[in-house]
Amino acid sequence: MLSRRAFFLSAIATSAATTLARSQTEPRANVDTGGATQTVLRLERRGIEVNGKSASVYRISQPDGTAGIVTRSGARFRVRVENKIGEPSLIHWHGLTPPWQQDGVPGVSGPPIPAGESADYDFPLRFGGTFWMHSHQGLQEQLLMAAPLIIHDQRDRPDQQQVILMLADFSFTPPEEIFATLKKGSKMPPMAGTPSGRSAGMDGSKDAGMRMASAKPDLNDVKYDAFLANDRTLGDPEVVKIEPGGRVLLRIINSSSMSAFHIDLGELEGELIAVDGFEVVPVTGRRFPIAVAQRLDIRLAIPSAAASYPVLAVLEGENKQTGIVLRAGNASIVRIPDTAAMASSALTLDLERRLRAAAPLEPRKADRRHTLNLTGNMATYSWSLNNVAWTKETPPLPIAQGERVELLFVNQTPMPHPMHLHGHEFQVVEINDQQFSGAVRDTVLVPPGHRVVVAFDANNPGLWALHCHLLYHLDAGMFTTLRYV
Ligand SMILES: [Cu+2]
Repeated sequence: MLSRRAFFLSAIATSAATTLARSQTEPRANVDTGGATQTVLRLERRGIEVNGKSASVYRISQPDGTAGIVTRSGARFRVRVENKIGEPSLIHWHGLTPPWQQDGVPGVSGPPIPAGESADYDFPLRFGGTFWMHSHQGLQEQLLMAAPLIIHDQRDRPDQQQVILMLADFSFTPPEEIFATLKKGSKMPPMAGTPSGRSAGMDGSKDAGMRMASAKPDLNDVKYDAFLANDRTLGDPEVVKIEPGGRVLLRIINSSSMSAFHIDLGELEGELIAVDGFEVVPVTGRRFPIAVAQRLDIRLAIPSAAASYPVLAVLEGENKQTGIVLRAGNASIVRIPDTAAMASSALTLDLERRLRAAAPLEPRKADRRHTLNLTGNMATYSWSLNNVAWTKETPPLPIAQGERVELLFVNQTPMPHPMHLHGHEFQVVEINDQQFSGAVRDTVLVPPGHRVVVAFDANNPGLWALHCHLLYHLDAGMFTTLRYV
């Protein structure tokens, strides 16, 4: 039997699909490599200012400074990642379906890119939408090693202005120190009676019998210094010029390590047209929940008078907020406080239950179902799946090519967990035993005490990560893999 490492190496060596190749050639932007253009992405350190204090964080950007990538469906994803941060790193293309060796998970897809080296990626883009990229190495994501990955397709309207809103949580405390503090158990439990979460377990009357329906959810383990929207706070927000009477497509990406939000459109009513890049039957509203790693595409019709419209994100369970300002015409910009008038509730699945995929999976009986109990202990900050904190020795869950697979997530902890499957899009098909044809997406929130089933087609063989997207839960072991060849 091959060791895990030998398995990776032999798989990489024998795979015809992979073009992951190390190189140390001179960096150039948009290198033409035989007809298709290669985009260079550099991983670098950069300084930013948060609340008047400077901080050293990371970035993923092209040599001209563009963060991430904007491309189109049907094109190839031809990218060279150059690691200039002086330590190993590896970037995951969140929501895409590359060959597994190009998925960017250290120790699963392959080794990290050593300091000073680079890696090449080349695979077709099967679909368009709002995606993102982030480091899957250590705790680098907490230091903003993330960027947008936008794939245009036929859904884009020429008369609509696209505005990216990327959310992040920020701390001046180094991530390793945050993690050590969490493991020491020094987080304060939520205060009784605070708004931090009366609602998560009471998410609709059908849940009344759920095990933890009346328990308060445990939210926001980490006390952050700031919440960022496109790297800025509301003290100095990004102001985006838009056309009075025009149309805007907001592409919202929650790249936070640990924080979920309610998007608050204020006076504007928005039309949610896609989640995690995949089209849904449109839902109109002014407030939309977004869990860690999820994306929302929201269409706005801007009134014809000059006015400015804040687009805010309010932290779940609290009143801290961040956001950007859309400015139509020469409207004045008013200062927006970084606390909302009212605290936001915990995220629920109320919207998730209403979402319907515009293009659902073909109806089919599942060939296999894996149950994943979301397990852990807040006091010791240990997090696991089926009571196993993942190590390289943990056997992958078996599936077989061509199968329709269902994953049942049962949250046995008092914390919500956004669960993400790599390399496949899935459909939400059941919440608390109620079946429906829900959204197609790549990250689903499982609130405390809830049972959520997602279905996917095993059409991209390899070894794939499946994990909670809360960074410190993932690092603590709330992670596993699926394997088929
Ligand atoms: Cu989690």
